[in-house]
Amino acid sequence: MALLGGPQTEVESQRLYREACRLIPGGVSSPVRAMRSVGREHPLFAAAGEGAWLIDADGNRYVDWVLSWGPLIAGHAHPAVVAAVGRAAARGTSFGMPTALEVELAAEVVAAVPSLEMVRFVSSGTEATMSAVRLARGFTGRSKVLKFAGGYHGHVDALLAQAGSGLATLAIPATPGVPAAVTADTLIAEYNDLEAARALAEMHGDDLACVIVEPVAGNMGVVPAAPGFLEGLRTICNGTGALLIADEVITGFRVAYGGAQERLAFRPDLTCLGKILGGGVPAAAFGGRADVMQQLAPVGDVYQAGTLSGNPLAMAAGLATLALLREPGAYDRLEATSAAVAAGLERPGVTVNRVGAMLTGFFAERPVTDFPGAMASDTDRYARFHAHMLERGVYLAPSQFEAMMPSLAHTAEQLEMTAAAAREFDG
Ligand code: HOZ
Repeated sequence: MALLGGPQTEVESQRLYREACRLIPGGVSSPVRAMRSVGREHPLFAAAGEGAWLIDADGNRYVDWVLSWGPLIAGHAHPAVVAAVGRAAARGTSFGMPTALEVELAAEVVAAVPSLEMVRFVSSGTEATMSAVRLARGFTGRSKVLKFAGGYHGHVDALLAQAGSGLATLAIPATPGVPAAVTADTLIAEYNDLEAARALAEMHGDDLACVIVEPVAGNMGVVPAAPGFLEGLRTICNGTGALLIADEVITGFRVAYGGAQERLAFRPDLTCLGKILGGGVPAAAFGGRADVMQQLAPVGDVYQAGTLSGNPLAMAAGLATLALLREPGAYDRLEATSAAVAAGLERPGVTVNRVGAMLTGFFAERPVTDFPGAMASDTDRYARFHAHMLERGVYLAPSQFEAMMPSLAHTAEQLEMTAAAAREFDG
């Protein structure tokens, strides 16, 4: 029986954590989940979800603004998604062969995302970015990759330097285990600093394979691209012959059905998708210009593969989720929910950055436009805010450097509960 409100008891979560720590490093399968950066001694353990409610292993109930870090734009256990997965599972959970479902999802994705002519499915965002960079290198015959500080493109060796998300949360600027030779070809500029990007491109232009960018940064907290930034990157790529890769793993289907490239009207050569694409079941994809995509094996010689790629359960969940997003008014509802939750967070000393259905309230006095700006946030204050909200039954990302994920499932009651809890914070 679920309790209303915040953590009344955490006995089972503590027991599970002790057991998990014996078996799994840090007790978690992904570092930010440990919730250490918000000062907790153990993470919550999820037991179930209903719409935008999360129920933990102790039966506590929270308004969930994380929603599995983005995939669940329809909320937990949406009946249409559950039914689609169930139907697919009853026919077989994996074939290691092409299926009709993946052709159907490919058609939907190519129709939705403006720059996509072809797409290939993989199982995680990390695989998507890793494969897109390999393809860009293979297509151009060049080595160097330009990324932006605070950008996080999964845990791809060459892209981990000065990365956001868990590395920013845990203050790990460059992780051991990545040989210097692997990052020697990674160039880094500040996000929104077009001049720095241009200077690096001029210096390394002949060997620049690609520029990879989150068109709305979501892994240093939400930081919108400044006007002209994405267009400027397009111009740099046109001038050097490098490919522009949009990492739309978070923004895809979130800030608009066609992603940030639809909302912000820019045209990448390759796009990485994930999260919403799989509707909460592991799926991701990369796609783009047909002449580039046709370099992939078995047509071309750039190799990429995966046993569970295009998995039927994930394809079914993705198709069901995209159908919900195509219902009339879906993006208006997302926009209204997001604007309302953003308004509820605003207060002196908090800078709220929002683009469509992704936002972050930074405990920062100044506008946050890049990684140093995000890192200047008062993370101790964020930790106190997180604990305060949790106590009142509102679950926020356990890091200042992540995004809140409004969904179609959040209700007026949950918005009011969130705003009321935020108003009471005096830390
Ligand atoms: N890298 C994810 C957030 N941007 C966190 C993934 C997870 O812990 O599930």
